[in-house]
Amino acid sequence: MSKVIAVILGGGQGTRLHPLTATRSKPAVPIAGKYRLVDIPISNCFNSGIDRIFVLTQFNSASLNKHIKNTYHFNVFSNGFVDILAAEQTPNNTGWYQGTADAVRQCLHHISPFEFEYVLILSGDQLYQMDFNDMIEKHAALKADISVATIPVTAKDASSFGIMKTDENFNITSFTEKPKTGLEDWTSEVGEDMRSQGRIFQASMGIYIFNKDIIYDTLTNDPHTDFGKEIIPEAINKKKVVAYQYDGYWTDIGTIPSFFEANIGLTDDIPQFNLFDKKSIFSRARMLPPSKIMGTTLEKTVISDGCIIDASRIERSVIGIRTRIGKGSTIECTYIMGSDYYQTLEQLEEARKNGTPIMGVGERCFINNAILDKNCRIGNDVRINGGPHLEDGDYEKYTVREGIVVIKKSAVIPNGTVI
Ligand code: ADQ
Ligand code: ADP
Repeated sequence: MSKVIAVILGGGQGTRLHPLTATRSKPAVPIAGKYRLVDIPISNCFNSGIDRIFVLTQFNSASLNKHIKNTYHFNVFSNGFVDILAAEQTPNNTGWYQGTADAVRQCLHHISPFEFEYVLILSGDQLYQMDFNDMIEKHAALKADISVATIPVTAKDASSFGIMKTDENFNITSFTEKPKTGLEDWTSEVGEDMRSQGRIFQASMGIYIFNKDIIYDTLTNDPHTDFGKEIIPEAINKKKVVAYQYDGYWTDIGTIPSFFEANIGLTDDIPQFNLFDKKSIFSRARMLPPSKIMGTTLEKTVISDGCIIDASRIERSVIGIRTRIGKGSTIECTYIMGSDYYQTLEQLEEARKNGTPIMGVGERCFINNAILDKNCRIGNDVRINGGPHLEDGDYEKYTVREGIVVIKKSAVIPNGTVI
């Protein structure tokens, strides 16, 4: 794998994940109680033996820098690195990356000093566990210029993805980005198992391998800015572009509803994304104490380190690091990201005296269908009941998207509030 350099597309302006991306870049969004989004593709790389990784992001947030710096250490005998490349102003361009391909193009000068044969391009907002070795071996065996990882999807999902057709040698013969009409012309032959689920369209997973000369050639000669919309559809007529068929669990987590579902899905009996796999998901080692739980009924709940929980009941929820939940509270179908630090006993006493909410969830609360960003302070007797009865909206302290209430980072929700 010393032949491979990975480039993770860490995100544009992250509007689809707003307000979680209001103060941090998308790769730094906390997921599954103790990880960050960027840990998923980075872990897939490490587990595939790839340790030279660039993370491209639209803006450079302190939390992303800190997370990468504190998490990914390499010893002096290793050539490994995880480097963040944020959009930068130069005399030739004004700032933002104009799209996925433009982001890679603007970073080529950082990549070119390294020795490599292949560039592996990954999305930063997908949940999956994939060994890239197999894809790279097939790419080499087929003598491909470009490989695109594909997964079978249903007609309902097909309009959100790049859809392609291939010949019997896996060559991509046609490609359309997010087709809105004429879907019937784009079905593919798939196995019986996939057909029975209606997954008869081959979708691009947004995961690409380019040979070294091909990435330079393509991005310097083709001025277009997006892989799915322009670069891949045009390359199939000029280069050998092949499909790598994948059929494991893979899901996009770039929107609030898909991000919510992916987190809550971790509480299933056998989650599709397996945190308890022998291949680790890497993240920051924080040396937190074990969680302490007092008199709480827990049903299908994932609890991270360092929590102090007095709640009455928690069901189908993911509870992030250092979360405090007070007596008599009920949490259902909720992702609480947790806190960045503990309040001292003196601060807690002071808050109690003043009647101001402490970090975490207070006493006798009811919270359902919600995401609580980090460092929230939910007072006592607060009721947050998300669901389809709520209309989408953006308010000072929270946002509603498709019935999910997202409490903004560090929001203080006073005692007795009802949402
Ligand atoms: P989308 O996911 O819709 O489709 P896009 O929004 O461009 O494509 O994002 C791809 C990845 O690049 C995401 O991780 C995103 O955050 C990141 N990204 C977007 N703009 C960026 C920028 N300016 N700088 C840095 N990172 C950026 C793509 C393909 C489809 C394919 C789906 C699979 O175009 O063909 O089916 O991925 O999810
Ligand atoms: P994580 O465990 O999520 O990686 P850190 O422990 O690194 O988070 O803390 C995240 C943020 O919280 C940092 O910006 C840090 O400076 C801030 N922080 C830590 N302790 C305190 C504190 N006592 N008061 C205010 N902010 C704090």
